[in-house]
Amino acid sequence: MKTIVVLGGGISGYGSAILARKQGFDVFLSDAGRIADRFRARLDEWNVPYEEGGHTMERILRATEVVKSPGIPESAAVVRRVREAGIPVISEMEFAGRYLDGARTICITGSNGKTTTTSLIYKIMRDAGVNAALGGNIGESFAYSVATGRYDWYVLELSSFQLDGMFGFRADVGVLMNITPDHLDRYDHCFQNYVDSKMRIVRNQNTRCSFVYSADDPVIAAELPKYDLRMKQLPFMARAAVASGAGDAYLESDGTFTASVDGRTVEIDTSRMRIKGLHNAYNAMAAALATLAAGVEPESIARSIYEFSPVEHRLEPAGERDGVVWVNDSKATNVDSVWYALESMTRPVIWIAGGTDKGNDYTPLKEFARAKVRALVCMGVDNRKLVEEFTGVVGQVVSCQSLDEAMRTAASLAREGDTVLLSPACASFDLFKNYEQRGELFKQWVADNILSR
Ligand code: UMA
Ligand code: ADP
Repeated sequence: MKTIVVLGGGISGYGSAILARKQGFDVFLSDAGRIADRFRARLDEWNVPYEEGGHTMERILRATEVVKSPGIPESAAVVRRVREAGIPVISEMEFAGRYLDGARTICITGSNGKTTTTSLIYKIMRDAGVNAALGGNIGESFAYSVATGRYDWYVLELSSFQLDGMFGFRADVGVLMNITPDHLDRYDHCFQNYVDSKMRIVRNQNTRCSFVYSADDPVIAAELPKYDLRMKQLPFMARAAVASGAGDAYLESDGTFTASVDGRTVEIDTSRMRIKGLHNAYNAMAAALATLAAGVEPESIARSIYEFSPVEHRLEPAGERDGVVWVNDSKATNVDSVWYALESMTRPVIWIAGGTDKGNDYTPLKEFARAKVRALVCMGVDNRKLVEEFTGVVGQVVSCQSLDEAMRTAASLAREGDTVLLSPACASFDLFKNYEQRGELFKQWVADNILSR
């Protein structure tokens, strides 16, 4: 009998292990740390044997196939030993993708905009009455829904880590938002390795599949000629027009866009959308193309796009008082996402940034910073780089070491008509547990100190 060993007992691992059990395999789950109570309860319920607090190699090396959680790097000793033994290592997506039983997939990847676009696509599908599930890099276990549910479509956000372990999997509708540097620590600090990972989204796509991608992204444009693309190509763009026979989406200078697939068309006035900025026009164009390709009615798509509100921590309005608007963009953990945040700002900005720098090059932000930012409030343990980079670029740079200090500083600097924007360009781990906690504390501070005054 085939033996499946699952490495990691988090969201990805518990679902994979339960699916393996459901499929009748011999299964073992191994976690180097502690498994959360809620996952342990599910594993017990399904009689899945597991260990925590370490990896017993002898047992792991008995695997026919290993399903690795995406957070475990290739450099981990356990992965190296498994590879040396010649045991195939796959991701949750590859494993669960084998048991779809006719269900189809819309898979969304890219460096930025994945969660927003995935959530919008999922909303469009559900609003249209499609029996769809959500999964992947969005905090839900795809494998667990395959094991326990019955769906016609899966809407899956895919990280590069998940794509890396995908070989036979095929996205019926693949969506590639953009490719800009991120996570390079996991790719030998080589951008091309990360690009190759993202391009795995087109793997195995055939003439019945669709590929939605940004035609404005120079990295994607340079990659496409390297691949033998047989699927329906559906580019979206705001700058360069690329004619595609099958369909495309194009943003006009007046802020409207038209998305068409095989003669079916959705027209959107982006000024009427609740999600703002050029990046959200891209996200909406991608979502319109993907759902047209999946067969949803154009009127229904338009209605859902207009109704869709920002996902938490992504340019999320946190309140307004005395003419000052507070915006939580805590999920902006890289330079490109902050570029789009600043691009979308229509009022003078008090910009709160900083945290754990990932080797950022801040040059692309300077033009917007010069034009729109009145003051930069640095919020981090070590602010030297930000202070050096933006002194002389923006009117004022203040260095703060805690959220409370940064918020008090921002409040004192803000004048009527300004926006206070938390858009850090950095990871949160110096002062916070994660970006969610940083965003929650930002909103809580605004509620307690500004809105309730
Ligand atoms: N572990 C080991 N051995 C090791 C290292 C870790 O056993 O050598 C164990 C840890 O003790 C822990 C488990 O592995 O219990 C965690 O695995 P994981 O880090 O893969 O986390 P999961 O909870 O399984 O969540 C993962 C994704 N996390 C990461 O990629 C870091 C989730 O994406 C995803 O939603 C989930 O699988 C379901 O597919 C989150 C994420 O942060 C949202 N993604 C990154 C991002 O968006 O930037 C890529
Ligand atoms: P991801 O899941 O890829 O991290 P999110 O939708 O969570 O993407 O957005 C992450 C950050 O990037 C947020 O700050 C958001 O405002 C910004 N963003 C959203 N869509 C795009 C896009 N298409 N291009 C660039 N930045 C974006």
